[in-house]
Amino acid sequence: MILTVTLNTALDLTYRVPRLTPHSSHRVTEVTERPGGKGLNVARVLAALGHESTVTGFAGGATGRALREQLATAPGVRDALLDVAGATRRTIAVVDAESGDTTQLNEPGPLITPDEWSGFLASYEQLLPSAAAVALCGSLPPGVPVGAYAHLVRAARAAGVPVLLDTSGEPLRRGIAARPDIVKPNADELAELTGSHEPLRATRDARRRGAHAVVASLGAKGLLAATPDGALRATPPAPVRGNPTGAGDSAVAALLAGLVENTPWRRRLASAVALSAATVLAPVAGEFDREAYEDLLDRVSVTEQASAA
Ligand code: TA6
Repeated sequence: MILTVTLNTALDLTYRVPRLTPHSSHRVTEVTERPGGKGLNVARVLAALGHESTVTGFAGGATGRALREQLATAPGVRDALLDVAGATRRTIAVVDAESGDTTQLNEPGPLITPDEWSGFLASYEQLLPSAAAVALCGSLPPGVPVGAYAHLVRAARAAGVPVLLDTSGEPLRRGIAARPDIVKPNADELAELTGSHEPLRATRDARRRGAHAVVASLGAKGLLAATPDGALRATPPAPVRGNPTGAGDSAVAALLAGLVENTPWRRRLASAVALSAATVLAPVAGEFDREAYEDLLDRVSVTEQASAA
């Protein structure tokens, strides 16, 4: 199985409104509620690709119960979340139906106590031996040490399990130095990490900080990767319009599938771009339009970027 870690799980609410206008009240035309937080989205997409996955992290309160009830109905996803006293957060995505633009509001999450964190570490160590790969995803809830991901990367490496890291800020900075196999920042996270707004330079710089490969998501422009096979750019045939929430999580799912199947980097990146675009076409994160995915797969262009620096 593939293990995904979401320390800050979320009950994802998606509100659709005809047109989002500041300082005004809106009639919501559609509400969707899904178990979320990045690693949960990754696990649902992996399961749809035929990879059994196990999710771990924290869940608590009424929101945590609602999240777990829904997760129980997701085929191919095993729930190994730990109960905590604090309530799981909600995240809200407001989709403007006219423009397709999405506004995201993420709560900070419950306070995790030192005992709950120690309990998680013990359970993570027990899960690692049966994992083919592990993904560490999303923000840290209050109370979890800022070096948490660095610790979890080192534990995975010590157990011989390949590890992908998808986070931001200081947890990313420390986590990357622990030498994960793959990190997947977006353009803003990459710029914050490296101080460079030039994506190719920043991606290579990030790789020098310790990751075996860095795959930067550039939104509708696709992915830019610094890999052991060189720097590669993967671009979709045309931009797609829809809800981009969770597109990055689907890229992570494709990269993990490629990691455990040991597919060549070019193929991994093509699959990640096709799956991200097919997720933009789906109404919510953690789902994708399968027909669009299969159609896009062979139409993503993957090109080598000039060597140097
Ligand atoms: O990428 C989309 C998403 O995974 C949502 O499902 C939502 O739960 C959010 O991101 C969480 O991100 P965060 O960085 O706050 O952990």
